[in-house]
Amino acid sequence: MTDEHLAAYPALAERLQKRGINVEDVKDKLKKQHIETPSWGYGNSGTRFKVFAWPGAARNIHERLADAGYIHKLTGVAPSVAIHIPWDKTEDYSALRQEAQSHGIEIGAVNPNLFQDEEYKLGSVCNPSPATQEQALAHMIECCEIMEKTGSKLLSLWFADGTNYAGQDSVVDRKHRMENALRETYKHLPKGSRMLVEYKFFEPAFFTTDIPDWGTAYALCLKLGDQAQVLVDTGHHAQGTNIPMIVAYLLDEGKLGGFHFNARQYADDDLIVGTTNPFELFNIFHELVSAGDKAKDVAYMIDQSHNIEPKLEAMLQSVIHCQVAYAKALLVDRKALAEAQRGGDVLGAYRVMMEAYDTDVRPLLAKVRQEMGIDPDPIGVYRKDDYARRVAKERGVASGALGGFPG
Ligand code: PSV
Ligand code: MN
Repeated sequence: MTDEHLAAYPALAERLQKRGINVEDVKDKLKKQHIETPSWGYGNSGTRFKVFAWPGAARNIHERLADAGYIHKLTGVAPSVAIHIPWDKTEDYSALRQEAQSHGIEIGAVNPNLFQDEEYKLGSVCNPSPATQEQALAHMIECCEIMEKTGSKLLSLWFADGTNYAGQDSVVDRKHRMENALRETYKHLPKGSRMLVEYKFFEPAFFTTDIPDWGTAYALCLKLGDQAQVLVDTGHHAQGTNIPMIVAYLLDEGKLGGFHFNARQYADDDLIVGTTNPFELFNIFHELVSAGDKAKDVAYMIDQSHNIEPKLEAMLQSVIHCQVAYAKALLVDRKALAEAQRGGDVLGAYRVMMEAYDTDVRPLLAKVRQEMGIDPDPIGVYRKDDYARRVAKERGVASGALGGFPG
């Protein structure tokens, strides 16, 4: 398969060049792509019904770092790993940073866990109890300190806060508690770092959610300042929501901080990104490419919960799908698109998009990998390699999941 793709590259390059695409420029951009993988995606996770243990699934932060390093080695574009505290809690965070570096990666976003302590039953920072609000704030500040020690530039915040019944709590008081906690945390952000505020329309709260949508997250970030931006998790929207449109708007306002990529069919399903939603992913990347410099600091992270699929292969597939979507977006003939748009040529514009989307970019990606000095076929290498077999033997089948919340 690899040879077949590499052999197809010259013809594809010629065709693209004829279309006016600068293929060298496209390859350069693909080589610089950066997809962050989540430490929690390497451990056992699942649904609230059952967690199926995977032989070799990482059992601790050290094994998660090793796995993330392995995915980077195979793809060349996953040079950082997001951590979740306390799931990845350790005594010495400077040592953790060095350990990550020994695997060829850096520590990426730091995610405080504000949903698993007993005290958080009625919420974390929005909890009616001042003591619990304090506890949650102290944890967010602790995570800012962890950022200093690990060299992380991103504090990634998601709150499970909300209510289940009418009258359970004052929506406005909760809003004020959220604003206060974010304002206090903002003061502790390390220099040159950012706070990313994630939204989700429901779950685990079902009546109200304190940050349910991008508009609420955006309003909060506007009040906070330049270091606060919105995080778009592709699984956190109601059916039919046009996520690329949200992306375009936030980018133009300078308020898109990053992504949690995954795919969904019904709710926050956390499936492999680009499986159910390849066209959506392409359109998201199209908006990012269109935004040019305004997208330069966007953080691309994967946030998935692998339930029935092998963890490492799932992560590999996810990274590859992000590469495919980006490659296709880079092939959009922007001049032709602008002309069609100006002329009101609805279907002409659509066809420009489809021309790029329908291009088989596998030969291009195989060539990019070859030029990066890695194998053009990461999945093929993974399947032949003994890494997965070795860790399955060494680590065995661990019981229990990370936390218990299904991603
Ligand atoms: C919540 O569903 C979420 O998307 C947040 O990003 C969490 O940090 C992550 O999943 C892991 O539970
Ligand atoms: Mn997320």
